[in-house]
Amino acid sequence: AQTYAKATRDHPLPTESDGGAPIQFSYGTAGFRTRAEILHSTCFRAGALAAARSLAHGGQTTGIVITASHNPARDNGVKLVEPNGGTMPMALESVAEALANASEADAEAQIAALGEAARMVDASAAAAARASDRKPRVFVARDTRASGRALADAALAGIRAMGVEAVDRGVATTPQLHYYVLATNTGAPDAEADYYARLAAGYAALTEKDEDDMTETENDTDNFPPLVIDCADGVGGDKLAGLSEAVESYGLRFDLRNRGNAADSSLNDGVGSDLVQKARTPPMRGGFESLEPGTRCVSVDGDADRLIYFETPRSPGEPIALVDGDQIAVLIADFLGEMVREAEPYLTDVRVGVVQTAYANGASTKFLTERLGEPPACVPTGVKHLHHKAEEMDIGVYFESNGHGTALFSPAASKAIEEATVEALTQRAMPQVKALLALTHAQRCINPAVGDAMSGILLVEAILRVRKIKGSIANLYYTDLSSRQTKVVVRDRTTIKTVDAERTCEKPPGLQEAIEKILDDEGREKVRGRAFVRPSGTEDCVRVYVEATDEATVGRVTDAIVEKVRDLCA
Ligand code: G16
Repeated sequence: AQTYAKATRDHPLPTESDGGAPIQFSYGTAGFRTRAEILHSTCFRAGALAAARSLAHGGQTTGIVITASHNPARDNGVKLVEPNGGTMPMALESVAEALANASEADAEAQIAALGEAARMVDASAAAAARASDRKPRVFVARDTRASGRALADAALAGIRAMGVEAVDRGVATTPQLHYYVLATNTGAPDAEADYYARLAAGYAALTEKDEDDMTETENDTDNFPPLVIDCADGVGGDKLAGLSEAVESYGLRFDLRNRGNAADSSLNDGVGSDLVQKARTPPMRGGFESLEPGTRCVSVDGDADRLIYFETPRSPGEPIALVDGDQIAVLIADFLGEMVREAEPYLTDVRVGVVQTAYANGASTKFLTERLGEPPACVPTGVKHLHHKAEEMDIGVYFESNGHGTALFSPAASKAIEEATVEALTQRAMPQVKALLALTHAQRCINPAVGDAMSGILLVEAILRVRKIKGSIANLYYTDLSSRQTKVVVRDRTTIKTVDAERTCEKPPGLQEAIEKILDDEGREKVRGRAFVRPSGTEDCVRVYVEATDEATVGRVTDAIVEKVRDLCA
């Protein structure tokens, strides 16, 4: 306790330059995130918190990533990783906030919060923790932000102040660090090269041609042009180059742009998936305007945990064709669903489900409802919500529209696939064996810990090759309704409270009624109008989402709601 008390005093809370009220840190959608210069104490304490989580799990390794993902370069933040590679339990968020906000002189309050974090484990994890006699350890990684080195050092100091081993894993994408943590705890190799090798092997196996394919369409799928990738001038630039080397020999080539190494590079600024998805424009740098019309491209975000596809305009003045997270989810769910069906009767009782958020385009929800026979699950924004929901499914495909997502296979589903493969092989039921092997290989191609742009790209590219889809993949299954997402800056965004997976606004009074009236006045049913507002958990703004059959209606509804938000949250 004395060592910790001394060390925390060396990492004091920031003071506002105007000498005003102390800054309050809140645990947002994806952890702590704000201006980098005020984050030193938070990173120190988050390091200590990750150390406490390692202690809670009997010394299994935990992790911390210093990143502000899609935010501008001046921001930074903290994402915490549990021993299973997942995000910090939501029940700990208030403890993390109490820890982050306690005064540096009040080491007792901090130690109390850390004690609580070191005790909180669910029943199954508690059993594993008791069985583990490992030396507690925390992995620390950071993205490419200039502030990252110093903040990672603060986190490393926080871990060591807890008497726990701190391992600096250097610069990595968020999903890489999640993977390293999961791998080391499950006895799998956890070097960067192992991560690439695993994903590449999954891709290679999934796309390997059998003899029929060779004679039918000789080399057809080898002729895919290089995939053009916008790396957002972030950590993906370097890391996708590493992946590229691992997959090149299997015929998958990348043309990497905005790698963060040019004189005019600027993280997430005019580039990256957040811009492309929200503004429906190609990245402003990287020469996207001179690509052939209809070229298939990918854009990732600053820490490479999101991916969205887009196709360059077919003719001048036209917008890009966007393939957002909703469309990617449908592509993946449809492929996995087909493999499950083709594996019958050897594989039974395995169902593919989908998890979305309120941002999911209504056309995707309608399509999935018809396809699955029930509406997809809808949860609040944040990977932590989607991931947990998907864990309840046999095979759970989750994606946010902004490109965060993956497919999760439950342990029972993985086992059923393995057993069915043995059975089908014994019976020499080759069509079923082929489908079952596709399900096995897909699992290898997927980062099992968390949504990952790099593994997402491999999975999508593999599916396109298996299905021999070379042309446009935009609106393959349904046509998106027009939609728009707008940011509104208000005095205090926390005055807005939402319920029903953020689809209804409970506070401030009158806002939801106003939204309903605006939609009714447009003839909601006829224009398939839908709208909601919610406070961002990563930026200081309120987000307004509107969709309808046409752009003009979306524009009018957006303007009217933005005005109401400004009025009622002033
Ligand atoms: C983070 C979360 C995502 C979320 C996004 C926007 O993304 O991980 O789940 O969709 O923020 O959240 P909000 O609308 O609350 O600002 P990232 O890529 O920035 O880590």
